[in-house]
Amino acid sequence: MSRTRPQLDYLPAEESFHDPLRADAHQPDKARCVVIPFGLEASVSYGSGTASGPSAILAASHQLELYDEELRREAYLDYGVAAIREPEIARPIEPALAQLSGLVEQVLEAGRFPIVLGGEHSLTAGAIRPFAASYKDLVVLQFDAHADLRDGYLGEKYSHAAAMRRVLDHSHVELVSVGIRAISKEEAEFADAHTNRVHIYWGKDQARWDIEAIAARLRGRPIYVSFDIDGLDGAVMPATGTPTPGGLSYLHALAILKRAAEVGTIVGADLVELAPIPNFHIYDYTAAALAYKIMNYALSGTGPR
Ligand SMILES: [Mn+2]
Repeated sequence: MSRTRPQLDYLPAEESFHDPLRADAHQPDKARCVVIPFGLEASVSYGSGTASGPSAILAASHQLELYDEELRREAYLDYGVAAIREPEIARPIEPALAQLSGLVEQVLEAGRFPIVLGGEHSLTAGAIRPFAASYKDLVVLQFDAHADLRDGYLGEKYSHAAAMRRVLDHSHVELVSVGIRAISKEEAEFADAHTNRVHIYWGKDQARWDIEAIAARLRGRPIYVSFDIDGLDGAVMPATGTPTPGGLSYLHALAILKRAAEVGTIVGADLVELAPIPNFHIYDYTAAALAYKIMNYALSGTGPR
């Protein structure tokens, strides 16, 4: 028996993702990509400000070129993009995660591609639920400075510092983490004890990463991308709660995302932890550009190889 759901509450073109004048701007119900703004901010432990991440990314997205010079076309025309209005986020965190899970599920059930804009990383625990339920061979591709494998932090089971531990609560889900360079003893021991499910590509080794070794873990599988913006180097992306040196360049991250989309199927994504710095809109723009590239690789990609 199917449940009756309310219609998705779409943003009008002038507040949505991308140029309000793009060709599909007034057909949100036909778009395959659905942006879900969700500025959850419940457990940040250092800097704050991620609540305004989604609105900053949406605003910056209006400055993006529609033409993707790498794919050599206005890639959005291949799939269409819509954004829903950010809901009033429930409190405390567990109802908020259930709320997000319901929105993601609604998009996924319609055969569409959800991309969640955060908000803090703890939201992944909610966003992942419909994917974990739908895909028995799901792999999560995490970009992050932090392992996020703590079993709770500061008394909060659903802390951002526990985001991937909560993902791994789904016992069939595998994790590929890239860019990790801040990890506790407890997390390192957990990772060492679960090498069958947790595959870490350390930030310190990035000059020697074999992208085909990463791709081999993703090949033929549904991939959920969880992109913590602090996976990028702190110099590239200081607009986040815990900017950390030794991270990825923007282009290195894109190369991995592109290869992931070629060998597997990116089925959904989140982009989290942007904490905008007033007047430094390059960081908002970087996040918006990254969101568009994720969409393009996932939905307008170059196909399996
Ligand atoms: Mn994180």
